[in-house]
Amino acid sequence: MTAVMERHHSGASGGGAAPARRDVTGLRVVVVGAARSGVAAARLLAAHGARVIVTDTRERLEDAEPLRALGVDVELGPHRGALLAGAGLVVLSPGVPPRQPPIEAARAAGVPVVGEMELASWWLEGPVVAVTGTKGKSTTTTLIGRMLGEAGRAATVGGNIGAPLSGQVRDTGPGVVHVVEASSFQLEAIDTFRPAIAVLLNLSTDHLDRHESVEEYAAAKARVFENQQPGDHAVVNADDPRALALAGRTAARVVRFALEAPLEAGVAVRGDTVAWVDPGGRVDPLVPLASVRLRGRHLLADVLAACAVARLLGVATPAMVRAVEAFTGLEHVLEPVAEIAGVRFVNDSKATNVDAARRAIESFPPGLVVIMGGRFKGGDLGTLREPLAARRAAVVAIGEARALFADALAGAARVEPAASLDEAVRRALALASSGDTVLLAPACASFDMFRDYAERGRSFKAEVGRLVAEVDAGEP
Ligand code: UMA
Repeated sequence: MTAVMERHHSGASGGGAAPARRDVTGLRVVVVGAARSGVAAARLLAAHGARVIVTDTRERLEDAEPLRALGVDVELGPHRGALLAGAGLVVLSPGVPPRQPPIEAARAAGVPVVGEMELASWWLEGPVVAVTGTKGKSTTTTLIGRMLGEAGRAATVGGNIGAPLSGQVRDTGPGVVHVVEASSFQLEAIDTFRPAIAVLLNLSTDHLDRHESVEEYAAAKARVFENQQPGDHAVVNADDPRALALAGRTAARVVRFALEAPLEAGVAVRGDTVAWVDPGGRVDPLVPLASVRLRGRHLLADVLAACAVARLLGVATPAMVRAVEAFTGLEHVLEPVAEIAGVRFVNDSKATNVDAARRAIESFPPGLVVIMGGRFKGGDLGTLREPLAARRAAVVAIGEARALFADALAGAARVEPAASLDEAVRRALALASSGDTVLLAPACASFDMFRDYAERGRSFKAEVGRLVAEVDAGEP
């Protein structure tokens, strides 16, 4: 961080010494990528007096004029190594691969290169709760935010969930809790980012289209613990050996949660209640299981994690219960869509990797048609065979990975290809009987057919909606 001056110490981001605020006044900062994160970072930097240049490989940018009005220069087209190497600081958007030649040129020239989440953290005054893991981040992040809201606590909720942390700096204050969903892309570009509470939900194979190996992906996730100090906390899923092993790297106090593993202390289910168990064995009931409206063991595990965080933040149990009771889940996460002729349609478009799809499948009884496929990101499709066979499931395969699914699942499930998601929805209904469920759980990224998982989920719901209308109109 040679080029960036440390000015003074801010309020706590946890126990112990707080991170230094940075002085970027007059500093020439190049922001790479100009979508949500890049634009928010450019605005934040401009507000702190930096001389900002945004570079984006796109040819056209709708946000260019508002940025220019703030004094931000915008350069479109290929990133220029000379531009980045001549900067005092380079800030990367999460979606920008960090090992491309112009960025390497900046590093070689000694220019600090950090991610947008790291940048934003320089100005946060309240404690940071960072939620990471392969799956369940958005559910857990949202639920923690709701619990804080129910308790009347000042909090922001953002990060990978869709609202860049840079946009939340204006709401900071010593008592404001910043709940941040942190992706591996964001974590691999941190420097001093230090959560007072770091949550690691689970770890399965994902993003091998960007990370070179599972080890590299896990190492990026583990960076959430890197700057923690003994006064901080790490909330870790004791049912996931890989997550637990990574938590060995934190200097913080580890708080475990588990649905399966026996726990001497931490958050677990005791009787019919999610409970906090003291190291001395005292059991403190938090949230009755009957209050949980989410389907699936994996989402219940997310509730446990949220309860652990809320408890560490001093949220009273009635506020936790109210938040859990009111939470019916996120869009695109096991989201009930409609029922047609006794067949339920469920949208789990956020199941973008193999493990998440397996968990989704395991959330349903026999009688299942699963729509899968898209752009494969790695992972073992063989792990889907047993849960599919046990549910006498059929699969409708879409996208680039269609043939891959047909090969990997042959003999375990009937697999039919479909040329589009719309066609897959109709084929799935034809394969289903009354009482069955049609589940969109792709196990893949969406980028071969859609802008993102959200567009894929909306497209699924739209086609189901058209089918409902046809049935209502008496069409076949
Ligand atoms: N670009 C370049 N150069 C490159 C690559 C991209 O200039 O080499 C430009 C593109 O032209 C585009 C911009 O960079 O204009 C895109 O940047 P981005 O992909 O970082 O998009 P944002 O809108 O800023 O969204 C990012 C996160 N995107 C990714 O991690 C890919 C969003 O997570 C996040 O919600 C948002 O910041 C706010 O924090 C999305 C995601 O898919 C939901 N995340 C992955 C996941 O959840 O699996 C990690």
